[in-house]
Amino acid sequence: MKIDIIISADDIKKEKIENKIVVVIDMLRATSVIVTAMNNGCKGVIPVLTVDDASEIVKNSKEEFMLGGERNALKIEGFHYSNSPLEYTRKSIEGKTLVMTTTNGTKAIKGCSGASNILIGAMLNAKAIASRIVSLNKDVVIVNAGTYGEFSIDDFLCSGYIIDCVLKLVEIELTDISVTSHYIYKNNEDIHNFIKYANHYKTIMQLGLSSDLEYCCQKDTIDIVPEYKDGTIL
Ligand code: 3SL
Ligand code: MG
Repeated sequence: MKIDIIISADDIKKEKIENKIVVVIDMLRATSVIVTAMNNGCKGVIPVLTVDDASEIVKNSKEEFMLGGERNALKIEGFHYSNSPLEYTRKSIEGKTLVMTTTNGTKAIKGCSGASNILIGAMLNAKAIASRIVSLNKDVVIVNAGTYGEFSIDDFLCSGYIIDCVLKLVEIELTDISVTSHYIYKNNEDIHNFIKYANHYKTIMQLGLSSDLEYCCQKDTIDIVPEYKDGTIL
């Protein structure tokens, strides 16, 4: 089994992910939202690329959907929820289907078609992701959503933590980029020390959302592994 990393949604190449296990990470904040919502009883998450796509789904269905996501890190007009994981409590999301559009996270998830499994990962469920990877026993590509097509420290550090969790369970082959992310994580196990340099961390901080940062940086508070299949995350 080998683990590789792709550094942004714009860098996904079909041949790199085909028939592999993919773990999509956008720890700030899209995949932290998805993991939280599903852990709080959300029926399923439908990731879409645009606000129009989200409106179309809602318009053409009798089912009641919740709309969530962001543009420029802020709530979208007419949507129920923003992209703050703290909004996705059991009271707000249990039994409901969430239609979600975000700048980088939902783009990364939708860009991974062709993979054998598309798992949704964050710091919050890293150990659970590692166990699932080991049980599937296939080559893995960790897809970092990144930020606007660029490398993002936060997702890279989260990849290093997931690799660390896998290495505690089995011996695996790592590509150079995977060795690097693991090395950086091992030298920054208190991830705030390094993640604070991420541009997106600073953006969220400036918006006064430091409680989101605290929440998303927690390790292993959730032990479920959402998976994207046939258009829905279950
Ligand atoms: O880009 C994304 O998908 C979002 O997670 C970014 S934000 O943290 O909500 O601004
Ligand atoms: Mg992000």
